[in-house]
Amino acid sequence: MILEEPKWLPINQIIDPAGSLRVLELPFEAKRTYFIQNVPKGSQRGFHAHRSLRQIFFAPQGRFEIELITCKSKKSFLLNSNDQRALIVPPGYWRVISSFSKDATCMVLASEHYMESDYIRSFDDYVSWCKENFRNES
Ligand code: T46
Repeated sequence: MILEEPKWLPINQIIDPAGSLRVLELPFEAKRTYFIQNVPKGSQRGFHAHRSLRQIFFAPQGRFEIELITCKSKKSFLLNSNDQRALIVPPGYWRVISSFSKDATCMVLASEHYMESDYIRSFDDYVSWCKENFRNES
């Protein structure tokens, strides 16, 4: 298997005198949505990878950062409600979500219903799994 690259997805904004409307055209069917709020200053979340779950992250309010880690690389993405974009996170990335602003909402659209067996929650297990499964990461 090849580890797919994360990608930005534009959020279209339609502004008129009665307010603004923001639209995301989803590239896959979302079966679940969840959002994270009220993260205490300095707290971090995540510290896991998903074996098959595909996600879209965006910040309807405030800002936060996502670090996507593989067995070979690390990339950081800043999600800010002022930027008209969301991040598509393919399966297979270890992630750490941090730098939440006080008012941040981290919104997630997910391709599957909740399934704990899809999570890899030990980094050592993740590194072995990543090397075994992704040709471009071994
Ligand atoms: C992710 C980041 C951004 C459920 O029961 N149902 C659910 O749909 C979810 C998402 C979680 N849970 C339970 C599992 C744990 O007992 O809620 C508890 C906290 O979940 P977790 O420790 O996974 O929280 P985060 O913020 O580290 O991760 C969550 C998502 O799990 C994950 O998919 O990418 O948000």
